[in-house]
This record gives sequence, structure tokens and C-alpha cells, in this order.
Amino acid sequence: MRIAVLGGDGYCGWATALYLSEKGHTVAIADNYARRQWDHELGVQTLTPIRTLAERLRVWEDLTGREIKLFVGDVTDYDFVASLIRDFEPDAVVHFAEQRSAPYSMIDRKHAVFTQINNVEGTLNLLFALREFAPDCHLVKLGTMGQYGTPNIDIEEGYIAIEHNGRRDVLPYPKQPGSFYHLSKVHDSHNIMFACKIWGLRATDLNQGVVYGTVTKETSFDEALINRFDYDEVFGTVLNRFCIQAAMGHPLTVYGNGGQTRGFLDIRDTIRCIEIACLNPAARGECRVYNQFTEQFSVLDLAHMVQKAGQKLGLTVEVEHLDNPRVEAQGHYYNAKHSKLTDLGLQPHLLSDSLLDSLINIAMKYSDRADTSVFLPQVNWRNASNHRERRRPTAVVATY
Ligand code: NAD
Ligand code: USQ
Repeated sequence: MRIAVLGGDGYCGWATALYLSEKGHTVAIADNYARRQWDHELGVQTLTPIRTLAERLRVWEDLTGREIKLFVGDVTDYDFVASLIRDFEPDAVVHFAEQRSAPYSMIDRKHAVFTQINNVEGTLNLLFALREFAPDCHLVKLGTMGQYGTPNIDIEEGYIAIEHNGRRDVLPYPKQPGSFYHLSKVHDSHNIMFACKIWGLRATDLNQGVVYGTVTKETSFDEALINRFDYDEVFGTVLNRFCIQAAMGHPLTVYGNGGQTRGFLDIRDTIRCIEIACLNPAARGECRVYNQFTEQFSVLDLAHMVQKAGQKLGLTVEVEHLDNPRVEAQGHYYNAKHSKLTDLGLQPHLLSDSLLDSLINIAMKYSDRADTSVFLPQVNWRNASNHRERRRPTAVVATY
């Protein structure tokens, strides 16, 4: 297949582009390097020493003989998106190219507005370009489990059958997102569903859980292909953060009581899910929604698992409860369905003790690059404007 990976310089996109290329697909990456720019803005960097995209692609081609085409540009620029679709003529477009940090979107008005414009406008441009130049192309769009929030009923995969006043219908599942970022994904989902309905486009909206891990088979072919490992308070996701905190002897930063439960998946399952979605396209006019995660854990479960794995490696790992900087339920019902991708052949990599050992080992390997001043949260959901300064911790509630 000809597959365009938008956001292919990022964490999920880079691993996906290499995996699809290795599988023999003709792959193109589009990216505007915004993610690298946001690192500069925040004064942070990935734990792993990633190379420039041009170098990564050169090394990949030298090693495998497979070319990945590069389109450098911004998906909020319609001419760029249109020329990408016209020139590359993809069978599938995998759209990762968004601002994906909830804390970034909650810094202040400017960051909230930027996030929603970047994400919603980029997706709208893509929908219009597909309509105009490739109406048969399959859009595989990365959404997020956080769109649903934490309702007190089971979470279905995108749609729910409802009986109301004696009548029945199948309707989009209600959305209760927890940040301006997560809201941008809800807006995208509505726009995609509408475009499928009116123009007969085909789309798969993948509501992905929190991704962990950094190594995939292809990125380990050479050190120059190494993927990102974000651990700062804005872009670092919780398990990656706990692993480097454990490696550095820093208490694990559990927000609140840690009862927040989320769906999680290994990055190796992210790339396989994308492949499954591409190989099994939605029908014309269909907007499918799959919940893309493999296991659910509470934040405190994860902290205890990391603590145990760290102790096995001879590390002293404390768990610290911080005042929760986010506004979110901290003890709630959570049962989200996620069988559609396994029905199509996904065989999950589950979070085991040995996997945790290896995640912490990777964190230890690059720990000389770690900046411990970015461990503590500074972006607070309750503030309209957050001034981020280094080494300004929120209150520690308990340590053990
Ligand atoms: P990332 O920030 O590492 O990568 C996103 C890439 O998109 C970056 O390389 C960035 O430069 C590019 N990009 C952003 N805006 C762009 C624009 N306007 N034009 C062109 N390129 C642009 O993020 P990630 O972790 O790889 O996440 C990828 C996607 O998956 C996002 O849409 C995110 O919402 C979704 N997702 C991620 C996770 C996770 O845990 N990482 C979980 C669920 C969903
Ligand atoms: N958390 C802690 N301590 C930390 C960091 C986070 O307790 O040091 C908690 C948060 O309060 C939250 C949970 O861990 O309850 C998850 O936070 P996170 O930062 O790992 O993930 P989140 O903000 O939800 O965002 C990430 C990705 C985003 C993606 C989302 C999937 O950055 O792109 O959409 O995971 S989901 O959560 O399913 O919506």
C-alpha cells in the first residue's frame, strides 16, 4: 500500500513509518518539526538522543534499501496538504500530526487556542484534500480514549445503543473530555464523522490510550533510529515518567490519590494497530471507531509496579502523592471495551515485570541526559495562565 504518515517525526509516527516501510509498504512522512520546536519553547528534550529527521531517513535507507519520502510542511496549510495528497496518491493516510499534550493545552489561553486551531484545522484540511483529490483513500486518524472521560457506565467503541422514551437508536458515545487538547480530538471526531456522511469518505478513528515504551524492532536496527522518550511534565506520559524517575532515585510523582484509571498500550501495539487498520479499510461513507489500548491500570497500580520492578534492579523507589494539578476524577468506575482490534488480529504485548525491567533499564542507560527539574508538575488546570518556572514544586501530600 501507499501510506502517508502525517506527524512521522514524532513518537508514534516515527515507529509507525519504519514498521510500515519494513513491511514493504511505500511510505511517506509529512511533518513540520513543530514537536522539536515545542521542546525548545519548554526548555526540555527527549531522554533519548534523537537525530534530525533527514539523518534518520538517510540511515534507514542505507540500512534497508527502502526509501521513505519526506514532505516538510504544516497540515494547517491547505496547499501543503493538497499537494501531498495529489503528489503521493496514498491508499491510506495515518494522521498523527497534532499537538498532543493535555498540559500544553492547559498552560494558558494562547496554548489552548493554538492546540485547537492546529489540530482541528489540520484535520479539516485533510478531509477537504481527501474529498478533492483522493476520495477513496482511507483516513486512519489518531483520537484518544480521553475523549470519553470517565462515565459511570461501560465505555463502548465509539457508538452506544440507546433507548429513550420507547425509541431506540445507535448514537455517538457521549464525550466528556478532560482538557482543551482532549476536546480538540472530540471536535476532530465530529468533523470526520460528518465528512464521511456527506462526502462518502472512509475513516477509522482510533481512540488510543496512553502509550509507553520506546523500543521497536525497527528503531533498534541502529542507534541513529532511536525514538523519542519524553519524560517532562508537559509531554512525558505517566509510565515513561515513572521509569526515569525510578532510574534517577526520584520519588514517583503520583497526582492525587492515583485512583485515575486509564487504558494503556505498548508502542509495539500502536504500530500493529495502525497496520491492522490500514489493511482492513473502512467502507466508503463509514466512520469506524476502535478503542486502541490493551490493558487498564490506575496510576497508583503503575507506581507500585514500577516500585517493585525498580527494587528488583537494586533501586530505591519511593512513591509520592502530589496535589493533583489536573481536574479529573481520582476514584471512578472504568470499563472500556477494546475488542475490535483484537478481533482483527492484534496480539497484545502486556505490561509484565520483565517489560518494566527493560523500560527502566532503557531509562537508566540514558539517565545522564535526564533533567530532574522537569519531573514536578507546574501546569495547573485551575489556573487561566500558568507561568512555568524551573524547580517550583506543587505540595507533596505524602511519601512512602
Ligand atoms: P508527538 O508530538 O511525538 O508527534 C506528533 C508529530 O506531529 C510531531 O512530529 C509534530 O512535529 C507533528 N505535527 C504537529 N502539528 C503539526 C502540523 N500542524 N503540521 C505538521 N506536523 C505537525 O506525538 P505522539 O505521541 O507521536 O502522538 C501522535 C498522535 O497520537 C497524536 O495525535 C496524539 O494525540 C495521539 N495519541 C498519542 C498518545 C501517546 O501516549 N503518545 C496516546 C493517544 C493518542
Ligand atoms: N499522572 C500522574 N503523574 C504524572 C503524570 C501523569 O499521576 O507524573 C496521571 C495524570 O493525572 C492522568 C494520568 O496519569 O490521570 C495520565 O496522564 P498522562 O500525562 O500520562 O496522559 P494524558 O494526559 O492522558 O495524555 C496522554 C498523551 C495524549 C493521549 C492520552 C491518551 O499525551 O496524547 O491522548 O495520553 S488518554 O489518556 O487515553 O486520553
